[in-house]
Amino acid sequence: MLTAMARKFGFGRGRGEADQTPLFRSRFGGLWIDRSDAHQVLARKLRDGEIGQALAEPLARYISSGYAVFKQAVAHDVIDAYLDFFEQAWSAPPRGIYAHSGGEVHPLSRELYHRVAKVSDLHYYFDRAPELIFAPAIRSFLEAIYERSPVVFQTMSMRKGSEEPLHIDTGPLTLTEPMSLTASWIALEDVRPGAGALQFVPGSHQLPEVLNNGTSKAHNGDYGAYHKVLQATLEKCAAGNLPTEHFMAKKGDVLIWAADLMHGGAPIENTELTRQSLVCHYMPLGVMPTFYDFSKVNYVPYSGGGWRLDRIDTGAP
Ligand SMILES: O=C(O)CCC(=O)C(=O)O
Repeated sequence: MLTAMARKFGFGRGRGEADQTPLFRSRFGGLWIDRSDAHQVLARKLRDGEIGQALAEPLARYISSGYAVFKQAVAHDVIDAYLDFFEQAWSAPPRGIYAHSGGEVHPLSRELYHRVAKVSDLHYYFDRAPELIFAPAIRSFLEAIYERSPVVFQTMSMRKGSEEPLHIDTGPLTLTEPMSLTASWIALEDVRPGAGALQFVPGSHQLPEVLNNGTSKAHNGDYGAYHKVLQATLEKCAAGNLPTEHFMAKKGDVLIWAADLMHGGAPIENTELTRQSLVCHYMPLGVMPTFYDFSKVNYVPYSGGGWRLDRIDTGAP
């Protein structure tokens, strides 16, 4: 007889003692949704009432395909307030805010307004940020996959599409638990054809793992090694006939993707079009980013639930 504890944590006979399939695809382990028996764990969690039925379909899709979609998950009034704030930030950038554009990092400025640019970490200055970052559907999904409180460790706001080639975030955004990385993509307006939609390859998160220099999920600044990882993964996508999909979202829709899912921004065909969006990167409480010196960084709770880091210099006394 298995004890309740053994069943809950998946020890013992649940998986079949003769089952030789590795429990995790990644050498670095993962969350329960990354386990080879994740669908059985999901069924057990649903049966025990640990997870509500509303999350059954998104979690099953996330396990199989590496993404989940929540339509109208973010209220339009907070999006409108954020867009006003974002618009002002180009002319009056808050302290310590940078944009990635053309392969370089620049202090945010109006000169970048019409360029393809990703603006980092504006959430630190927007007082309603948790209503976006931890909108109820996002927070409950993250709590379900993490079994811990979620922490937002970075955000990127975009006026236009990113045109980023398909890539995996675990190369640049490294964590003490690499496979716990999760991202949400929040549509701040309807995505129009030609604007360069978010694109992604369902199922690519489960392809055999390719590591930087054969050992590391982090590229550690070795872009040659990272390029090889992405090329090898693209070849596996092609060999597996995995099609690339586009997220033609409506304002307020959200897509959440898993650590190793291939994703990027489609080419922009109409440069007049904006594609305003917010990407948030998360980890569970107790994990830390390792792509910078995190020795002095601490967790700060949001009053409604969820956490952020105190990394940015807000200039506050
Ligand atoms: O929004 C996009 O176009 C892609 C964003 C992206 O690739 C990322 O956040 O890693």
